[in-house]
Amino acid sequence: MLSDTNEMVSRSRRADFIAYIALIATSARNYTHLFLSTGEAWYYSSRGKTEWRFLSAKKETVDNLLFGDFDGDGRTDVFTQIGDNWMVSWGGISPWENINHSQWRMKDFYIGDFVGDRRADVFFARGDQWFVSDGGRGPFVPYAISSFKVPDLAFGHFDSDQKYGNDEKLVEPF
Ligand SMILES: [Ca+2]
Repeated sequence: MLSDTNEMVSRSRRADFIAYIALIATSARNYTHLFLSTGEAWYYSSRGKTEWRFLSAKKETVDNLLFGDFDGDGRTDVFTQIGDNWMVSWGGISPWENINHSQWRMKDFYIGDFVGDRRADVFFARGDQWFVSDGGRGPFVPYAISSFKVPDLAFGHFDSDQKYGNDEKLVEPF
């Protein structure tokens, strides 16, 4: 299975294959890693240089996933929404665990460390206001009045505190 996947990846130059790949938050050494969802399973490649390594036999694809280190253990976790439920796969390996729920949909979410505790939070842009769920487990707390939504926004660490849009410096993927 793994060698088939590596063969498939190395052989493919088709643009549509890119739809199955996500760039994962970089590590403390500023490395970018690749996450692959084939529709049958998840894999990752460290810095895009190693062979594809099996993570989990899950069918969700990258267009329905978000990434962040929710438990602060230094490994990237995988987030999705099933119905109203917020589901996390720890390290991309564990079964889905329900950590929260909301009527709002993940297309309006962005994952990053907004609170500054080195764990990922869920940012939500409703269209009239921004909210943040601390660690993905807390309720949505109002952050700012703004009509800008996630596609309108860029996230980064703009000052010297520990709060960060997507805290790549602190996340060691998988
Ligand atoms: Ca983690």
